[in-house]
Amino acid sequence: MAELTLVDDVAVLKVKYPPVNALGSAVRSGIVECLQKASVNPTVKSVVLCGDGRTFPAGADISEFNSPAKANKSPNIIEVIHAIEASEKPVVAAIHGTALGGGLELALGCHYRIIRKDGMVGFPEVSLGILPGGSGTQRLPRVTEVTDALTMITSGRPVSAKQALSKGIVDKVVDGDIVKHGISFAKSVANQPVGPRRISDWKVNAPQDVHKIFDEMRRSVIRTSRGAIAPLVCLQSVEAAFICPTYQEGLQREAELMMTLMTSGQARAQQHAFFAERSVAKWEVPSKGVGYKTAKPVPIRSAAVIGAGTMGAGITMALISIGIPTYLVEQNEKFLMRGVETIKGYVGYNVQKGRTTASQAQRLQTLLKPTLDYEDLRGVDIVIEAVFENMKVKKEIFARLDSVCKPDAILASNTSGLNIDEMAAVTKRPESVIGMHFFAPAHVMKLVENIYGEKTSAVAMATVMDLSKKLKKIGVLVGNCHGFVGNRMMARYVTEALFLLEEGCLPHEIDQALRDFGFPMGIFQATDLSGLDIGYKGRQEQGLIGTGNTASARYRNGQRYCPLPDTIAEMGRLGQKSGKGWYNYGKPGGRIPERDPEVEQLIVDFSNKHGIKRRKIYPDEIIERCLYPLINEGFKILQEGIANKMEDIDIVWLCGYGWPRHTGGPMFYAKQVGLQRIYERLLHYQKTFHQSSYWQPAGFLKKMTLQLANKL
Ligand code: T1G
Repeated sequence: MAELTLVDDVAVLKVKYPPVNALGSAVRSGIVECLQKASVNPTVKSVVLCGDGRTFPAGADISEFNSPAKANKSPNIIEVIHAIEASEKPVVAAIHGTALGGGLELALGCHYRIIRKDGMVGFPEVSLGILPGGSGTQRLPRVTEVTDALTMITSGRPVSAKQALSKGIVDKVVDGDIVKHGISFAKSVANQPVGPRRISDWKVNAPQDVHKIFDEMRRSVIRTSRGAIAPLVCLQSVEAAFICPTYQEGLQREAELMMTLMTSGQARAQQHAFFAERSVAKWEVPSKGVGYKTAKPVPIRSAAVIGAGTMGAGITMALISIGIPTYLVEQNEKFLMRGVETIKGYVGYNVQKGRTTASQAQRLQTLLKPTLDYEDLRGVDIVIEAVFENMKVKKEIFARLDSVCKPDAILASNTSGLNIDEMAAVTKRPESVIGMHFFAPAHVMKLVENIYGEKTSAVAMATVMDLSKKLKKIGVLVGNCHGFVGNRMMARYVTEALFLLEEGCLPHEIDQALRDFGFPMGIFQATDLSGLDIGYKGRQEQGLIGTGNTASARYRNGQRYCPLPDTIAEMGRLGQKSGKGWYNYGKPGGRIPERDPEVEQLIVDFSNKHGIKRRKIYPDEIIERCLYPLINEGFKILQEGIANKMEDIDIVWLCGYGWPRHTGGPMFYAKQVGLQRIYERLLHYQKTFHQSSYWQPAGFLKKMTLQLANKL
């Protein structure tokens, strides 16, 4: 797990634990053993600590967190770091790849740090619900400014080699072979005294107004963390470095705070999210006997996107950003140019933000190929259709693509819920038809819900999953059903939120409860953002609108129905874009929601007109009513095999719908609440609201609940 070699008078201590050299117990003891050998070897004048393969250690071994015996086995990370720091021979950390968490702490235990210019350093622990508990919160504020230390530790965002140098975290940035550079640096400091290089002996950088800085940062962290506790505890731990008189006392405080976090449900949830995010790449479709291990993707060298609206422009931007020449197709010059302008706007914004250079921007323009002619698509490897949600139009497009594109081209649809098999049926290549559901804005949002149809081939599945990864997104492969995983579950959530309005809530009360739960915005804010016309058109297509404002308006096909969003949309209140929706935004395109007395009166009048006695509804009920039917639908989705595992559903919600990461996603949250409890509450609401069939608990949930009950 760690190996020591001698190059002249330099001992090279290389950590060897693929893939990321995580600091598991065997690695930790390996480092200490090698260090001891180096310290007693009279030839050795200095030591280089580095990582084999792709990176310097990327942190503690997260898979050990569930087995404290392994995680705490001596030497623990702090003991390793202190052993390095105590060495009388200078130790140089030679960093390449990503020195994260415990990896960076290890580097800060060394007497010097050099980094390859493409390397990164950071403390991502906060995103795992914990803090840098290997002395990171005490060491970083000793090498860098308090605001930098606070920002890095509370946000978890890594910094580049260049930034690390300017912040004083590393001593030198190098280009080329990191071990060679490490050796020559180690030789240059071989005879320097190590005492002054021991960071734990340094004073923290405390500016005069340090308390003010902490107060401001505390307010900002509370505002942005939306119920996650780790960011605030991270701040408290950094603060300890300024409050405690010695490094040792600060370290003690760090350990106490780490213990609080480590045993919290939030940490478990965030660590579940970490592994779930990686597990979705290991896709499998058991019913077809295919999976990531056997199916090979085909390379995508060129692409086309049909439709230059918001989604089409975003998808095109994502494709050209990874160097894929992409035709953007529209039916007329005006729409096409609008799409091109949107993409130019995205590129310009990135240039302005310094994320893209002028020459990169120019290259992006050459990769973008606007056209009105389908004939141009003859040679492309994939086409992604991104027109509005209308099956008739989509079928026409698929038939046309089938006749134009080369036989092995993949034909994908960016539908958010329509039947993939229906589209496949109009082509002679149903095996190459697949769904790729992007989320707006498509060049930014991480999730792609990839949907296989009945006849979709394993190659097509592997190819879109591979393409999602290349687009730096998280692809989740799911089966075909109305709304797929995300929007099918979402439908329950929206519907129940509307019934809460009828029964006594106002939009801001529901939204507040959802924000307090951790969503970035409530459901009514979110609907205003995406536009009320979208849902309206969908309901119109399903024949749900137009029964008139009568008592029967509250039922459709024997199910309870709330026509309030139809009324609101028919008033021209389409959300942010029209300046008014469930809230008032002052002007079209406004972004700050204000309560609107007109809407609130309309809701109250509606309840009165239909004889619904309005009552006070507390946040607990709002959360249960909005989220439990959604979770129940998740269990149905598992039962039907639409999703292969709970993690797939959790990632769809974490990465596509703003579900708060510190609760792990809807399925993990359900487990934390207790499946028995969810089951009982579903039964309770089913009795009360028998005209909404979705309260019927999923058979799968019932089975799991019974199994658990029998075990007890
Ligand atoms: N522990 C265990 N396994 C890890 C791991 C880790 N730290 N990091 C990655 N893996 C596994 C991962 O599950 C995957 O496995 C494989 O490695 C490749 O990862 C005391 C408390 C380093 C930027 O949070 O951010 O230090 O799926 O697919 O895209 O304060 O992995 O192949 O079976 O993500 O090239 C802090 C987490 C820990 C870093 C590489 N460190 N890792 O990304 O590959 S807490 C982190 C990453 C800590 C101290 C504490 C990324 C990466 P499999 P990958 P990648």
